[in-house]
Amino acid sequence: MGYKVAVVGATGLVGREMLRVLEQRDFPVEELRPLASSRSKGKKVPFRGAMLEVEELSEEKFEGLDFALFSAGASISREFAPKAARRGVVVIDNSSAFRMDPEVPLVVPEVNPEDAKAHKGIIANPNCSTIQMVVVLKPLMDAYGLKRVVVATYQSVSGWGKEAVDQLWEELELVMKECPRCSAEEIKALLRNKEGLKRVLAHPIAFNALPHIDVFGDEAYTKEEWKMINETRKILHSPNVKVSPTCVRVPSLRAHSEAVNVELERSFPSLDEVKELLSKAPGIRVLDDPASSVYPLALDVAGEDDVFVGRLRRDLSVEAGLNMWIVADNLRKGAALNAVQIAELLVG
Ligand code: L14
Repeated sequence: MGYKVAVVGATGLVGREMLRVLEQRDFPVEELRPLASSRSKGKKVPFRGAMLEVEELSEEKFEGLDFALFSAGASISREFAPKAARRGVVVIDNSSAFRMDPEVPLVVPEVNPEDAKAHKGIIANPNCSTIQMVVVLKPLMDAYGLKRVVVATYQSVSGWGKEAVDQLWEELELVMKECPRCSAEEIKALLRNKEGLKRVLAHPIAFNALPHIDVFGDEAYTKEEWKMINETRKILHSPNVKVSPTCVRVPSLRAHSEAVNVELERSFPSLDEVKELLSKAPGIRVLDDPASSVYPLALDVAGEDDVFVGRLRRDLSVEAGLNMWIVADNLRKGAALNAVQIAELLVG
């Protein structure tokens, strides 16, 4: 016996990772139903040694299911999540559609697991950059109080999806083919002027860093930056905590990195105490040995489940401040793993 589970957006990067996480964690799945748009009809996705045929998403496909994990974009969620919920399915939604809805819990299991219980059919999975940050902020907040967070993200192309990963590869291949070991100016000319080069991000991403994730919104902040402000407050139940983000896309494939500066209410006695506190907190691994060049790196954290933190040091410019470097796999803890962990809260 087990649960009947749909994955909506099963052919996407996050959808495929959801299947992998369900399998790896031995989630009690009795039946798995991969759903996607008509474009993916007939495709197959691997689950527990079998290849499952992807079915076209429609309202009727939710009949008789227990869980539906959505990762097919906000408009699909807006249309189908309420319909699934009305049929008694518990929806765990990875899109931004319902995250700030006061009726919808926004859950990171290490931080606010109790919120999940109050759901009315839909639970939202937070934004990837927010998840990895709040996992670390929570124990700091509980111990020392939280005043203000200043964060700059270094986000991988996989956060956008397959096409952005393809864009990075195509740009790198083009450079290697037509202009290997070129100067920055020559690469600029090549990547800016080449016709037929597919581009889903606003600019070339190879050899670059783009301060632009999601679309621009109020006050000249991007929506990704607004998500970090609003979702952090909601998850931590701290409507007054100040969050000042800058979100940047970098040419890493997988795992987001973040430079995080925290101003606390009360000072911490020593860095050792902070390291001890974070090492004991759920879902966190401290990796911090600067003398040996040891700190978390996107390349190493890709494929891992934990949130990694290093470069811990006092902010010498304020009374009670801490600087750190936080890295997590955006497709796992930032998306698929967190979603499955939410489901585990409800079956446990
Ligand atoms: O979950 O990296 O709101 O482009 C939307 C876009 C997360 C990341 C979300 C990206 C995101 C993202």
